Amino acid sequence: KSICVVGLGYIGLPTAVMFANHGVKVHGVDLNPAAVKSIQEKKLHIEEDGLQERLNKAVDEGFLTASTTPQEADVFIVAVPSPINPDNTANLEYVRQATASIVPYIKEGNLVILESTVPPKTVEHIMLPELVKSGLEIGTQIYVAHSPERVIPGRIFEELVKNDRIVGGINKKSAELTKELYETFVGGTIHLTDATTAELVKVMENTYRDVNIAFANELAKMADKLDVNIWEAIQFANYHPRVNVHFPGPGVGGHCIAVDPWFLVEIGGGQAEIIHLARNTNDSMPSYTAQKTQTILNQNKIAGATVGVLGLAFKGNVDDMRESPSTIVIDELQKLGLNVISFDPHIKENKHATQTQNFDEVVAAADILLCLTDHKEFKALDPQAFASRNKIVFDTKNCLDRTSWERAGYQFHLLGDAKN
Ligand code: SAJ
Repeated sequence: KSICVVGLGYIGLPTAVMFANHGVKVHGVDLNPAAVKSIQEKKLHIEEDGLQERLNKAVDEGFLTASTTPQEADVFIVAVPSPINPDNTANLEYVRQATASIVPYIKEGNLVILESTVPPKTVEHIMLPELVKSGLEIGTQIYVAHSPERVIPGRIFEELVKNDRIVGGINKKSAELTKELYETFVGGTIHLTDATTAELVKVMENTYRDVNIAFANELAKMADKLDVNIWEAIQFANYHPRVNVHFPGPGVGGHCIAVDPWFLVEIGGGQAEIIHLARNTNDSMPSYTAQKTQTILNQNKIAGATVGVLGLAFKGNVDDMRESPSTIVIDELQKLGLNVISFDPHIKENKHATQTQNFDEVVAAADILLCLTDHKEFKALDPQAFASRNKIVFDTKNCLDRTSWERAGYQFHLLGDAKN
């Protein structure tokens, strides 16, 4: 079997590498020549545990090639972005264009799989009208399925193997062929359904998480009024066998959880009320965080302050800044007239105007340290080893070791904890 993977990003590249490591001939395609070049040269443009070794093996053994144009194959896998437009409607242009780009290379008997997360009905309404242009009959001469990725950045290779997969075919044969293919490396169960159900399931999963996080954020805002530590309360609630409350934070980032619920809002219109409200609640957290920071500074009578932001990535232990709440928190802090200096050990090049690669520089400049990302490096910080001016720290992720910071003389603030 040979596979052509269109889109060599956070999902496409690990998937391509995984098949190649299992002896499948893979050709990867990306519109971005720089991404293609970096793969050919085995230099990674993304950070992911285990990716570098696997990429080296795939390229060295000759199982993975890459270019900016597709080529003939038995299977085509589309793994391109499906972002939202500024008005929160789905942008399916990449999916449409990627599908159109493979049409000249499709032959009878081929299988086309969409991995990107998309609004329900995208396979039917966006992909099939493009694939029909091949002149082949859909469902008998070419097969089409949606097999949404479900892996979590940071643990992609573990989850690619371990997780169950939902495969939705436009007919039974399409689903079965897709299952056979993924059995190459998937150890979890592969469940078969139709394409629209698979599309909905994937979007539902991320929406479940977004709504649950919004619930936690709402509770965190109430903690002040109740004089409780919401992290402790959530931990206790989760000892119940049927309760799994998620955790508050400075906002919800990444290219999935903060995006996918909008697909349902668009489809549901006025009926997607909880989903819509949850999105707004989570989007309110960066400005809530900035205002809390300002309040702490006011309480300490510090004017014209500099905030030292720890963490620019959208979540712990990844190098991805897409849709990161940190960038919005920084904007909000600046709107309040505060100066900002930021540091992220996972983002090696300065990608933000406030960023420095030097932690000591942040400590020296900051009137308050504001932790926005739960990186392992921040958890391991020894506050005895440095001393910031005023010794004030605000942790929005329950990430820092409170006891050691307090022992080092810090005034410790935690989001959702009125017992500060
Ligand atoms: N977050 C919270 N509180 C929590 C959990 C997360 O504020 O309790 C925040 C994180 O800090 C981050 C954002 O939510 O800013 C999203 O992080 P995440 O770890 O929940 O999710 P992603 O975006 O890295 O990956 C999700 C996963 N989906 C689910 O867990 C249902 C992953 O399995 C999907 O494959 C991925 O989206 C995707 O590509 O759709």
